[in-house]
Amino acid sequence: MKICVLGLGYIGLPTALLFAAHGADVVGVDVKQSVVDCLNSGNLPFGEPGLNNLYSEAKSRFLVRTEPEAADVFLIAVPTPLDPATKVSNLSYVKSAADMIVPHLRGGNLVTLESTVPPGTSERVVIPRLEKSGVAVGDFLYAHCPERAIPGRTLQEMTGNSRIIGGYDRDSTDRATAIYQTFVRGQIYQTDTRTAEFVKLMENTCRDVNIALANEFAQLAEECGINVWEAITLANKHPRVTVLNPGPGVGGHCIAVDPWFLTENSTRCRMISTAREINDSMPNYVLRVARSLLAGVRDPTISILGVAYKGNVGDTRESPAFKFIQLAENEGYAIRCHDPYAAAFAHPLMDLPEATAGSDCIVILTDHDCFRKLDPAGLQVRTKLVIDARNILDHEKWTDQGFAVRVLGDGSS
Ligand code: SAJ
Repeated sequence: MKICVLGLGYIGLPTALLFAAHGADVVGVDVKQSVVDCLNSGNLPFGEPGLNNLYSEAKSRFLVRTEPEAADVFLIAVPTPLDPATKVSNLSYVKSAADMIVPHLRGGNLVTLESTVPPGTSERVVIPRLEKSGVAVGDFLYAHCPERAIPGRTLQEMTGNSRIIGGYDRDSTDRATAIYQTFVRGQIYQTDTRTAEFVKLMENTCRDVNIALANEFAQLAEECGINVWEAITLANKHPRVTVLNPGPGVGGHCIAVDPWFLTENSTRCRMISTAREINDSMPNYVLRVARSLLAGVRDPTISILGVAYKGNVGDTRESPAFKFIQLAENEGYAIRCHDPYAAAFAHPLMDLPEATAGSDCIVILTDHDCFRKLDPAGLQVRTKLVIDARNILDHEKWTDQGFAVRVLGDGSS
């Protein structure tokens, strides 16, 4: 079986390699020459646990190109960004991937879409474009197979998680199921394309709304003089309650984006967009805490520890750090950033001693494990203030070293 995977990013590349490692001949396609060159020279364009080994294992069955070619299966895993001005999905990459498949599409081929899209996109946008090949859907098979893997555990989750497969018709669903079963050990649940599109968006929206609730609890607890972390631990002792963790905001390419895909055509949804607004306002809230702590400090410098959108990954897409830095710089704070995982960022990254030298306030924005054990002794700061926006530090250790510690939602403001 030959599979052509369009889009070699965080989802497409691991998926292509898993198929190759399980016996398929895979042609990976990316329009970025730099990605193709990187892979052809034996390197990976991004890091992910286990991916190097998988690449070595799969290499002999994996070719990389900038153009697709004839295959039995075409898999689309290209980005679907959000237009920041309109909060509407940008489907241009999906459209252009479908157009690239058209000259190669034959009867009996299967096309699967893994990219996250608004409900109805397969029927309204993707299938009609594919039919420009002269082959009608039904003669080619089509399924939406949304991914569920979490960065940092991508390979484990791609193989172990259950999956939803929504086919255009019975044959499409069964064929896609059989193909994914070559490496997916989790249960596969079958449905139609539109439901599969909706389910994927519901999953990420559910998480976003629950994080917004935790963030609102943190702010309410603050007003009541209550430590939200203790309150959450106690509330979660209830057998049917799971409050998530408050934090400096929601980042990443999925949870911060997908809820807008669900609501973009609706005039009646309020809870989902309110949750988005709450999560997007968390950098403002962290800055408010910093502002109150730094009142009276001349020419204050803030040291940010962690610019990745979440712990133990280097991915900075949609990271709350962007907004926090922009707001803080607009208020005249000097900013220094340190992140041992992120390779590049819009703001210069420094090592820990340099990022904290002369600092007036350390702000923990990302829950990297290496920050948990951080020893404040020896940090050459000017003012001993730390804001732990993830509640991960050993607070006793920091207070013993003379630091005033503020934890987001600790009720001390
Ligand atoms: N976050 C909090 N509090 C929490 C949990 C997360 O503030 O209690 C923040 C994180 O720090 C991060 C953001 O939310 O900034 C999102 O992180 P995440 O770990 O919740 O999710 P992602 O974006 O890395 O991956 C999600 C996953 N979806 C769900 O858990 C429903 C993953 O399974 C999806 O495959 C992925 O989106 C995707 O690609 O859609």
